[in-house]
Amino acid sequence: MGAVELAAAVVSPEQRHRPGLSYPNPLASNPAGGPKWAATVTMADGAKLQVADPVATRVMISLMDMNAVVGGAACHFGGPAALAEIMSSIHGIMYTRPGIWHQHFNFVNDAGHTENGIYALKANYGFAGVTLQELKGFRSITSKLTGHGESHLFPEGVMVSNGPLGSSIPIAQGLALADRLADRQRTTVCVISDGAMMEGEAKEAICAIPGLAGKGLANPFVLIISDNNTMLSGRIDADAFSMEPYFSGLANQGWRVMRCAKGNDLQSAFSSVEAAIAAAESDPQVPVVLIATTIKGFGVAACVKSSSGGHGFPLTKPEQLRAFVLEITGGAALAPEFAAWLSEIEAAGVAKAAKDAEKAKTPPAHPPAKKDKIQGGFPKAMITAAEKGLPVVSVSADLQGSTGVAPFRAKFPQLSFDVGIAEANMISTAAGFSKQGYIPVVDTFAQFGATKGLLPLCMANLSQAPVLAVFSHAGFQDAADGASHQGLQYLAMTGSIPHLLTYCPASAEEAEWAMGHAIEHFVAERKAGRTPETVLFFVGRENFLVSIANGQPYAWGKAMTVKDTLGTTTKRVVISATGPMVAMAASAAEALAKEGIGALVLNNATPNRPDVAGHQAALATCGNRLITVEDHQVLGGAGSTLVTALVTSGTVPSVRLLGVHGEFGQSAYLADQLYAKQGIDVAGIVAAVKAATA
Ligand SMILES: Cc1ncc(C[n+]2csc(CCOP(=O)(O)OP(=O)(O)O)c2C)c(N)n1
Ligand SMILES: [Mg+2]
Repeated sequence: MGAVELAAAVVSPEQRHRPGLSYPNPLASNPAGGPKWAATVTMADGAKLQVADPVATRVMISLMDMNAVVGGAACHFGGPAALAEIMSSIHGIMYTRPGIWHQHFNFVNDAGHTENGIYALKANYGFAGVTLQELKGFRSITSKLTGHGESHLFPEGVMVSNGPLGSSIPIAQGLALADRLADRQRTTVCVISDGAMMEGEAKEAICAIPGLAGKGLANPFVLIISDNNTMLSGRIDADAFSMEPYFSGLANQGWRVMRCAKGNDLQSAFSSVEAAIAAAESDPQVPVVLIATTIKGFGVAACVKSSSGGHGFPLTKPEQLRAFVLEITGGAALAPEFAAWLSEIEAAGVAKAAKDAEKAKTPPAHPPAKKDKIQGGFPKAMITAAEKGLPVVSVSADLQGSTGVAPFRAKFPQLSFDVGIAEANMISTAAGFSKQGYIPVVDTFAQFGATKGLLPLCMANLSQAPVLAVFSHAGFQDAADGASHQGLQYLAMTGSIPHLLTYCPASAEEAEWAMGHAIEHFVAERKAGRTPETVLFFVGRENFLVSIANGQPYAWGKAMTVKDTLGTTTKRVVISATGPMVAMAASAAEALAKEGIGALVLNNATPNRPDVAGHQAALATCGNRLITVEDHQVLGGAGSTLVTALVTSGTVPSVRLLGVHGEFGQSAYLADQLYAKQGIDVAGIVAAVKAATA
């Protein structure tokens, strides 16, 4: 049937606007006073204004990062350091407008990894009740100051959640359109960094905002880009390609382009931000983009020099901190509150070192099992294959250092491509390579691969152009980065795509074996004239046992029994575990054995195609009692897929599914803390088994 075309109704001027539903705005109102640690700028009208001192911001970032690093979390420094002057300027302007700031402004930070700089600003103003004491808990499980900004935990301070680069600017676009429809006088200010501008979502908004604004459909819009030519892996132009042609072309796309050559000079930054807001407000039909040249890692020479601009906080030990913060202040004495905080961190460091030294005097009775980053196995298998002459190529999106494939890229630069921070583009590019006879391996975090990569994965398979993927930091394994980074639904999202296998290895050894097998199988299928399958490897990031196999051979598609404590027990259970939960389940089985409960622990490594026969055989010896455990939503996860497969094969187990029950995650220093909270740690598994066997 053809589409029915209806003429648009003629809208009378009084019908042009319509307010949205009214609901309480959770955002905190203006801070009571100015910033405690202040610097003075001159406004366009010549008046002086006290804004947050960007040096104090950098000092606070360093101190709060150190607290988090000591707790076990990774943190960011270079990005927020680059944005300190810009953020001080924006907040100074927003808080100075007469009335309540959020009636005049929507503030959206797309650069979620720089949110700690905004937490520092909030503490400086005492905004939304944030104190220095709260900064000390940054990224911990008890804090609302999560790794990236999270509206679900900190609604009074964060309007739009962030973290996935390029995902917040389109929401900012919606805010500006809604304000126009409601006929409100409000300006939207959105901050983004240059690497994030490579994302498809950002590009879509970049194209639509001036187009819609030009038709009178948007309120004033100011986009501020932190242009430092640096992303996570290194310099943007060297590692991927220059963004300058794209930035210069923004004028042709309908943006009023303004530049700030000295984004880390407070007065320059302030005047530029002030002028950008004034320009947008004077002509809402033309959105303004302020391209501010910033220096990533500004304030610390070693960070500025390093290829990533000090992306991650570079210090690991409290004793390194004093020199770092004194470099930031240019040698000037710290404010008493910061000096006290620094001394507190140093004293805790000394106390911990003494405790560790004492502990080292009595070596443990059993040396701890060897652990390693699980990702290490993938590049080994890729290198082995490439050395054999197989056409393996690596297509990355700036996370190769974190996902573990970097060693392959260092060894075979000619076989390695970086499409920029653009996961959808990465997977589709790989599909192109696949179609031309290559064996492409893509890599990113599980959350971004499964979300941004979903349609590209469908289209790759539909084009008979399969890819191999290393999707790391899966589930709560990306603990400190928080909810936006914690892919807790990746199996549900990807597992039903035809001709695609999801594979969750439980050790570095298994990762190497499985990637090697996947490559060899890919080759064999092409040789046989068949289309290989896409294989998505989902792995964690924290340390894993080097091996869980105890010498058993691996077999593709078979659920290995990694622990058998049945002995002569009468109370028995099968624990089917996935990924990082396998080692956890094995420990639980040991604990249960001491209480006379036997278990078979199965490594359910292929969740969307579970080993039904293997599970049936195990269940037959365990009274059909099944516990499944996964670092994933229960809905559509490994457990529910397994149970469906068992039931449709005639086995109806009595089952408990352990996993996440329909909630987002949150930051914590370590995944173990989140496992405990969700009841999927060793204690949680033990409790579930006891309840099942009671
Ligand atoms: C969608 C998405 N992909 C990847 C990441 C991981 N990541 C965090 S920061 C970063 C580099 C960001 O570079 P840029 O946007 O230029 O920020 P800057 O280096 O200027 O702080 C990457 C790749 C992410 N947060 N979101
Ligand atoms: Mg950058």
